[in-house]
Amino acid sequence: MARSQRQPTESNTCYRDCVIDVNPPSDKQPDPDPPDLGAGRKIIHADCDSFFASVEMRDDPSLKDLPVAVGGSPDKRGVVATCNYMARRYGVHSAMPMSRAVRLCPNLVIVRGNMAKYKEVSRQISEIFSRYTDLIEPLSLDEAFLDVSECLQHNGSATLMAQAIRRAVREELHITISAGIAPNKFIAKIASDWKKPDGQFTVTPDEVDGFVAQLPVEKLFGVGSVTAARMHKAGLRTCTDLRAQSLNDLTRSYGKFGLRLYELSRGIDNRPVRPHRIRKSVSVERTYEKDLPDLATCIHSAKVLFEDLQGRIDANNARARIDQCFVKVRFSDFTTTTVSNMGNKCTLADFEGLIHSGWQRGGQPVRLLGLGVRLAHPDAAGQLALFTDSEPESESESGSNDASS
Ligand code: TTP
Ligand code: MG
Ligand code: MG
Repeated sequence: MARSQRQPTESNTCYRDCVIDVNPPSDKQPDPDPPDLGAGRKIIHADCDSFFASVEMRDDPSLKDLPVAVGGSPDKRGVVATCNYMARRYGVHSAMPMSRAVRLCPNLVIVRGNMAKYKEVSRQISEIFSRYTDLIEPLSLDEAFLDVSECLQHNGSATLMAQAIRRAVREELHITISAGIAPNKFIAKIASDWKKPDGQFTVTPDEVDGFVAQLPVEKLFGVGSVTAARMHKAGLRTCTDLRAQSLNDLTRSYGKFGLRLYELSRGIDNRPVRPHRIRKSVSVERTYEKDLPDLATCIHSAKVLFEDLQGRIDANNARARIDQCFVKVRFSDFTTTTVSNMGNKCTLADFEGLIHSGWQRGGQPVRLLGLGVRLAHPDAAGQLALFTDSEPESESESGSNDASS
């Protein structure tokens, strides 16, 4: 079948606005002072299968038996946000240029994506989670940690709760979600990947030691390709290899991260499930295929971004908290400037004024424009009712579309 380019259903949404932070800060940094959470916790990590693509397949049954990718156009430097499992068999994967995906899989059906719809499904999934616990830490639109240690349903069995959650998602929302069940976040997250798609895997406290021993080092939070390559060079390939290193050795080689490696390689992860994070800003940005040549074009282009930003502000229910607007301008030589303005109105005219000031700082063609608002901390008026004992983690949303039109 011929490849087809489906039309976007959400106007003005640049494709890479769909790219979301799948590794938020909470997973990158150890807690400064983690409480002693003991070994008796029951954590579920749930993550939808090929999320954006599954939603599109659900809504258009003609896609069911076809390789599908959600993302930008191959001829406009678009990239793959995700693809279904059939497309993965051709080697297509997230973040790959769409042009390459199409070369690998000539029958690929490309769907542009609809962020508003994914957010709504995400909200529905959260509602299902909330039938079991309030201790839910969303990591991205399609995944979350749930602390079900105190839940009494299913005789307290986290494995059965995960099964019930997955059944509810399948029956009510018509997409599939996989789950990992373990005594901590680190292992639950790895376990949710173990039986994907549409599967679940439990690591009991007794099994933690054996499960972690065989894990390759790159499975550990914080071990990216550079650190992994360094470890491989030093002959460290699995957690068993890491365990043979003393804490001193590890801190000498990896600094503060050494302690984390020491613990993770033994299956120790005391990070609590943090239910509420406070968003500090909402923004959209766009890198243009061709640089915007002058100030007038920048001002003109701001209109589309402005409308997109309004949608995001509403989606995050953030209008009442706006206290600053800002503009980011990246010039053709990659120098970048940000200009901001206090005030809670943030009209198009405000942004145009900021673009004017920002543009004058460089006076050259512009490759990227971003518009955003900074948000005040929710005040004592009750918006913080859910927020209890820990410091809020900041979260900002920045949609970028570096590679697309
Ligand atoms: P993931 O959960 O990482 O991936 P997935 O749900 O598509 O597939 P899997 O079955 O392996 O979990 O990401 C969730 C969504 O986030 C994904 O559907 C699209 C979006 N996303 C991007 O836009 N860009 C990216 O680079 C990645 C990894 C995801
Ligand atoms: Mg997923
Ligand atoms: Mg995910």
